[in-house]
Amino acid sequence: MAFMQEIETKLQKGISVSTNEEIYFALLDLVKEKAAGKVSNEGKKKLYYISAEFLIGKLLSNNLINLGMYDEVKEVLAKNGKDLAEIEEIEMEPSLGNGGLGRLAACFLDSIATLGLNGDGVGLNYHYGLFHQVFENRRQKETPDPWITDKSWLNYTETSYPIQFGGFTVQSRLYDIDVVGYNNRTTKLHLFDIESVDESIVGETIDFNKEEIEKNLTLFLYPDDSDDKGRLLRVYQQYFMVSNGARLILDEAVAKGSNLHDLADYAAIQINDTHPSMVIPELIRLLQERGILMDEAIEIVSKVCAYTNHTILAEALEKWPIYFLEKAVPQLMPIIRELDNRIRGKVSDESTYIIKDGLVHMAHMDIHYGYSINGVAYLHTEILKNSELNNFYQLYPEKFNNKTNGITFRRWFMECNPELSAMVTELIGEGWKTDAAELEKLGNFVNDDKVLEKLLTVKSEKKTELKEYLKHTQNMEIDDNSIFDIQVKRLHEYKRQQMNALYIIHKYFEIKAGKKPERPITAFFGAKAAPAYTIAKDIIHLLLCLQEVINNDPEVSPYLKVFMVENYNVTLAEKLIPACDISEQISLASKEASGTSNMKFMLNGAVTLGTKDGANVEIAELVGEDNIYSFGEDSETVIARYERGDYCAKDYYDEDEDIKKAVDFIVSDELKAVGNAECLERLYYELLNKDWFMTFPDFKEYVAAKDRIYADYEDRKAWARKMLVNISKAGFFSSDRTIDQYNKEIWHLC
Ligand code: 26V
Repeated sequence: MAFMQEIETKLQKGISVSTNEEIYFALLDLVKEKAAGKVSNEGKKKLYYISAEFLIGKLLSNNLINLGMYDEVKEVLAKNGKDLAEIEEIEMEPSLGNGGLGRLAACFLDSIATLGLNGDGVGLNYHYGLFHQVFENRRQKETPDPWITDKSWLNYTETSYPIQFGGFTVQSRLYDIDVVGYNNRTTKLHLFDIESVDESIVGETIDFNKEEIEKNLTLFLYPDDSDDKGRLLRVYQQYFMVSNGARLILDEAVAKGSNLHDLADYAAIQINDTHPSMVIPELIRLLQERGILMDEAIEIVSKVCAYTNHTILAEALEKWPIYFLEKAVPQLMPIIRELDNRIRGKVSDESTYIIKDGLVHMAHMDIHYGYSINGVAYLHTEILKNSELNNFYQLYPEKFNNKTNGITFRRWFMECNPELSAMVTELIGEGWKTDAAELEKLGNFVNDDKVLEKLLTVKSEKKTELKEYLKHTQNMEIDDNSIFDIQVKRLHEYKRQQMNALYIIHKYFEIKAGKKPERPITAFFGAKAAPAYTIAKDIIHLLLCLQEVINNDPEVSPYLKVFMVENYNVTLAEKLIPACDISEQISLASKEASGTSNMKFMLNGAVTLGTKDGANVEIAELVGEDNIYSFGEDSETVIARYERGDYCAKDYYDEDEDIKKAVDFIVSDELKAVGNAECLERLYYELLNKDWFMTFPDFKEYVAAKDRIYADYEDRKAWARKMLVNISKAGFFSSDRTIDQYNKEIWHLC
């Protein structure tokens, strides 16, 4: 066996007498060599996906699958008494992203490599990534999360640039990670770092001196931006990322024969949300440095840059104070002023100007000077066109387009659910692995009892696996015969984890009153809250208090339990998603641009309980109303209510006894006995007096939909049919489809 020899040569001893750690590092070496030996993407024109986040997750299993070595490696290790899953635990997960936006970028790289497209990722090499979440006294505490070990997936390169800021210069260093496509070529994730980074300024917490830019620039992803110093550091990070990226792009184009006037034949830049928007003025600046006049430089850049919008939340649309940019990157301000002046000269709608009230509106710059603007799900793009960015849509209707998000089936099906993947392959052959639309063929089995039974068996095995994993890693006692009802995503009021919490309280009262569910329910949560987002942290506190009270109540816990997993990340997602029965996608309609976990859940045979928001709308259309549980007001109703500004949470509280009882429980003696009164009271007052993301109007329908879904779960055959329909319709959500559309409609690589 070739692999056996190769690995034992690296280990210089037998597998069976090596430790898991030794085997992990030998595998890392071997996989890196194999990846380096693959044909790398090529072509005249290259796509640069610039993003402040790439939430790549652990890479060993993923790379083994894509290299076609996974089964062999697993088998050889097992024969030698070693378990690949245990070896994988040695690998540190790089948390180089917050959530959906970063994970999407990682899925996109996998698809770019798999489709053999000439495209690379460009980002930052954060040494600690996002924080590690720990629960202390039922509250979130943030600690640093180092992931870079002596040997890692990073490859040192010779590329290095001096990057100038106002008053000082830093020297950059490029590290590359090879991204292996499924049975295909490789592409690269370029992560820029500073040579002068100093990890010693980081202690036990995520607090550090935010002013020593030369030392701290690449230490953390999105440092706490509740103060100006943190926000300013973000500007330094963004400029560092795009200046390096722009130089790399120009160097590569010139090396391939570009005279820079023809840059658009050599490069397409996808700007992932507004974090990389400064690439526009920076490229113009660098082109001018190389002798191209302003008019032409602007024209060139406008043919190269395309922008993706990932949110309509006003607070998430970046606007930087001019004095930040004057301080950090003074060389850009004259260019940004010029870009703004040109718009002022030809557009009368002042709301579209780039500079307003001392703020630079990054998205406005992208829209005026990019050639494509896309949303990430059908509904999201419609909302951008018709309301949020309507003034821009009037100016440039031809620039707007939709690219519904997708996920890589390699990680989110083949890797995390080999049992279900094998079952699918047995039924319909291998074709779905490269053409996800072939999953439709599963539709032929909706009346095949044996198939439906097998589906339930596989789900049940994944639930047992999760139960054991969480027992072992988080000491949780889970009943794997219960319904697994899961909501995992960043904590944000618009995602409405608080509505799920209120339902749990409602159920708790029902059980206390003697109305017991037919089958026990386990409600899972996983979520990190931004360190400065107080109410989000209060919601986490509420969930942990409910976990404590409910799970220890002998009257209730046989029927209902709550588990909030600690430090939700890609690794945990890979365990939770295959085990899920009910996928909670309950954002306030119009607020979730797309969502991508909704796609991962359906692919793994969970049934969605969701609002008509983001990609849920497309899921509903594909699976049909019998196979999804939709509830709640639609986006038009919600948008109209925001426009009227007449939402009054207190009215709902006064008029609906169930809402009142559930909300009052937040400040009850039972909860205060295990929780922090200040946090619970703050949340209570927020819900009653503000509730900006409208928790209450959908509550009644949410309760009805939950009760219906739990009841329907009992018809096991009908449920299995719903699972099968969901899997069979998931093909549309392959990121291979999404990337193919980006290429055909935006990048035009070949
Ligand atoms: C950013 C921020 C930053 C400041 C405070 C509040 C806040 C709230 C939301 C965000 C979101 C940033 C953009 C983002 O992550 N969007 C997500 O992108 C996913 C991939 O397209 C998509 O599936 C999610 O629906 C969308 O929320």
